Amino acid sequence: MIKKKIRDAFNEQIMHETYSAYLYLSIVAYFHSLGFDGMAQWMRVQAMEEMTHAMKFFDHINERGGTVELLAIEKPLAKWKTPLDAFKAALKHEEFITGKINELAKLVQRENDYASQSLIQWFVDEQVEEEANATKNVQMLEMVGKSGNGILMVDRELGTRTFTMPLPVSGEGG
Ligand code: OFO
Repeated sequence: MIKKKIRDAFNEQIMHETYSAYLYLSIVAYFHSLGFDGMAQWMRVQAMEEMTHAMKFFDHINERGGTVELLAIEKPLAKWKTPLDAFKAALKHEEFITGKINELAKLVQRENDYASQSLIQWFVDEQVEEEANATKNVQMLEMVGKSGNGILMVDRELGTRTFTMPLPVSGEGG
């Protein structure tokens, strides 16, 4: 049975991960409004991944006899000055999420919750990739600067990203 303190913290993390999806969807809408469908595709995949992150916490709480309680989600920004600014906002948000995951890592260690430690270790590793990807996007756009051709190349490159649905959690068919 999951401890209440950990369940509450994980319920809060479901909200943070869902907010990530919400923020990234807002960036998708912004990119589409500028005609950058490739950048929008990259962010759309990112938003879908964020929902799978939220579901990892959701499933973990359920599997350990806890009850999920969904919290309110803040309205994200709808506009940025440039695509570079939007990618910078995404990077800043990932750094915030890494901080949250680190707090959870401390909590589950303090509480000797070994099952949750295994879950959180997955997120510790995932955040390394999340920040690396977000940084790469910022660097690519900084590199091309105001070059129209460069921006179109980045747009084409980012448009190749695809989403792979993770396998269902154990005990749920498949
Ligand atoms: Fe869930 O990793 Fe990004 O936010």
